Amino acid sequence: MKVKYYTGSSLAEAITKAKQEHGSDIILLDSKEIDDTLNGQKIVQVSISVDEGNGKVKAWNPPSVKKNPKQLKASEVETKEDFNSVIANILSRKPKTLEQEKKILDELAELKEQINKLQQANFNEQLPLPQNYQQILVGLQEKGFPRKMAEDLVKRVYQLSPKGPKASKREIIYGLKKELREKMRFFDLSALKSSDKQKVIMVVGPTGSGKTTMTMKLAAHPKILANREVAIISTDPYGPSEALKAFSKMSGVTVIEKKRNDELSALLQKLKDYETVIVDVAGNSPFAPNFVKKMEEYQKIVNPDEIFFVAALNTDLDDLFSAASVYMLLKPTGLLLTKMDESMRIGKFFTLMEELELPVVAFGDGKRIFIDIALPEESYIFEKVFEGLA
Ligand SMILES: Nc1nc2c(ncn2[C@@H]2O[C@H](COP(=O)(O)OP(=O)(O)O)[C@@H](O)[C@H]2O)c(=O)[nH]1
Ligand SMILES: [Mg+2]
Repeated sequence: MKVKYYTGSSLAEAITKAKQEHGSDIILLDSKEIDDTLNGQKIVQVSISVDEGNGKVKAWNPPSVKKNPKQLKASEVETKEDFNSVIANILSRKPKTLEQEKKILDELAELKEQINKLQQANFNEQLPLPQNYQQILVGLQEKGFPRKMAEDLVKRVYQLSPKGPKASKREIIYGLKKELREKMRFFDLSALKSSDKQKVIMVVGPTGSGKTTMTMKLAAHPKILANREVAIISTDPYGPSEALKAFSKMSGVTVIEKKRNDELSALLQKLKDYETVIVDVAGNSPFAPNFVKKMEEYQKIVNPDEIFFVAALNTDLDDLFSAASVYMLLKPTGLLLTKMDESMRIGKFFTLMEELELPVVAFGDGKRIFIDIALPEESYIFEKVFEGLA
């Protein structure tokens, strides 16, 4: 028997170091807080008894939470037993003072609980989820979350939830919100308003995705552009739509039609006193020959401060990504998501967030220009995701 000392920033870390060197058969003799003279911080020192008689050291690795944890090996499962025996050992040796004994036992109990939790999390990879988690998992998939994403989210919440298997649906949703928050990106709308310099915005996207509608919605929203002097250049080959003309009359926003490509730069010059100019670029198949070249020519003339890509959420995701891959060549700076009201599968939004990596500028939630628009805020998405799930 030999006594050895190990230190760490916590009791768990010190014991982990000891176990890594001497295997799982160590016996904890004492633990105390000491001052780390180098860093001026408190650290934990443990003394352990090691039996080096047979010279064999059992390999030991600390349990860890991984994305795809491997199956538990028998040696790892043993950890639970080890701590029972450590506690039994201390009790049988009757430490000198009751306080010391109590402190060690408390620390060990806490450590044991932590390790059990981690082991439990690993076991749950194989076991069915508790009912509340299972129901939320099914609900998320029904709302359009891809199976893998929904499973990863729910399992992670399970692993981190303080109540573990006993968490209520509301508590699970609370955990899910934390996870989903990390996945969302929102555009800073103040970037559209500040500065004395004119802001030119180019709106691009597939035909019928809602570009013209969204252009009007942005111009009309009091928290976006309603307080700015806005002009819209319509590049539709059939001229500005009736809706756009009516909007111009109603709102006072200037709408100008671009008939030929070579007049675009003269038009921009004419509008140079407007605070914001939105160029509503007519839809075109992104797969048509020369599409990117044409768009790049536009981009060169317009020299936009922002390029917003418009995508309708009711589109099939594969089609959307094929089109988006072409538009991404223009390096858009924001995403306008439309037809949120026409999709029951709001989970697609999170796939889009992952794949496009663009901040959302606004959501289109219906046909009405002055009403059916939502600001880029998490509450809007959370309401749609969790409606009916709690
Ligand atoms: N339900 C719904 N319809 C929308 C939304 N945005 C646009 N639309 C409709 O989709 C159609 C095409 O919109 P438009 O703005 O002309 O698309 P563009 O070709 O990209 O300019 C029109 O009938 C719009 O009223 C939306 O958020 N929800
Ligand atoms: Mg249009």
